[in-house]
Amino acid sequence: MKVAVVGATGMVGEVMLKVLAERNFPVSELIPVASERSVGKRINYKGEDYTVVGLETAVSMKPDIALFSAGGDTSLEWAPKFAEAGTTVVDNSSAWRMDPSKKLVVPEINASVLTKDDKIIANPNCSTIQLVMALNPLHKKYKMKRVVVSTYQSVSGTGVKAVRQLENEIAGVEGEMAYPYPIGRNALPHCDVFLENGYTKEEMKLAREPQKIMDDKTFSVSATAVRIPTAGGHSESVNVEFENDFDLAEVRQLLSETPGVVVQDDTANNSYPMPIFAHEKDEVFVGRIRRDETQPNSLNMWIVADNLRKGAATNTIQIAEYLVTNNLV
Ligand code: A2P
Ligand code: 11C
Repeated sequence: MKVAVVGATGMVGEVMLKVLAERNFPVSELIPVASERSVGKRINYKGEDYTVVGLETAVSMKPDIALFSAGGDTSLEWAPKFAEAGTTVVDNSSAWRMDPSKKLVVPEINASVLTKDDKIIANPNCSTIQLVMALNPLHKKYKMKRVVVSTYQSVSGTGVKAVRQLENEIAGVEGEMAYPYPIGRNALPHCDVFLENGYTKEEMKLAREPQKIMDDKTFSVSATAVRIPTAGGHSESVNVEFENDFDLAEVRQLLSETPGVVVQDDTANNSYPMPIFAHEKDEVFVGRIRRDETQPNSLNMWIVADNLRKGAATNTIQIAEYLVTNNLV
């Protein structure tokens, strides 16, 4: 496969290159793509150097697959141009996710919706992916009515500027601010922009994307998204109300049998998911699984994943792998 990575010099792009190499994705030719600022730079992939090209050049090279992570505006403008040239785009931005004509895919859940005709495929938001990975098996068994989620999101989700802000604050040096406030020693109830309904865009992604991925509007999700001074790894406190009652041992069993999910729930030994354990892993970790004693058929749990891997690069590449394996590209 001729594979273009659009945003190859960015945080997610770099992880995409790493994951492509690790998983031995069948790359016959790699095309690293970035902004005009980076054209001509060299990028190393599997021991070989590749030259960064601009978008126009990349389209003309007609890659089989283009993995996009260069922001929503770049995706809106350029994904259709790649698609017209016959390239299948897997897009990690929020640009196409809720477009009814585009599929929104977490391979473990709904890869089967993909066909040869899908030329722009959307990768969900990082905090959505880890949430639905744990909810999907439970929904199938007990039928969810309502989910309340509060997130604790790392600065790497905002991008390199935010990572630098945290590093500068820790080092005690002045620098550019990615957030309106200090992030060290702080928690900002503010991920992405505020919308007219009082929620942030990140919170509305958490509310809407799960229904589309799970193809079910019978449940609802209410979210509060918070930025915390963690370098990498998003955490989520999740309360779920089901129609049917459950057995806690069975919940643990179901989750531990779910591909891509790891149950880490041994409180007697202080074992629970944390960003430092999830770092550079592809799995979604679930723990603190317990009954909500305040209302019937309700569960509390804690979900952690590496937002740059399963939340972004790994999920995108898993979609690409599915396309290749099933001759859809
Ligand atoms: P560049 O490094 O040349 O700016 P991050 O999310 O870490 O900020 O990275 C964003 C990625 O998207 C980078 O690779 C960046 O390239 C790329 N990018 C940003 N804007 C554009 C654009 N207008 N056209 C192509 N690539 C872009
Ligand atoms: C964050 N979830 O942590 C975001 C990052 O819609 O793809 C990814 C934003 C997106 O702030």
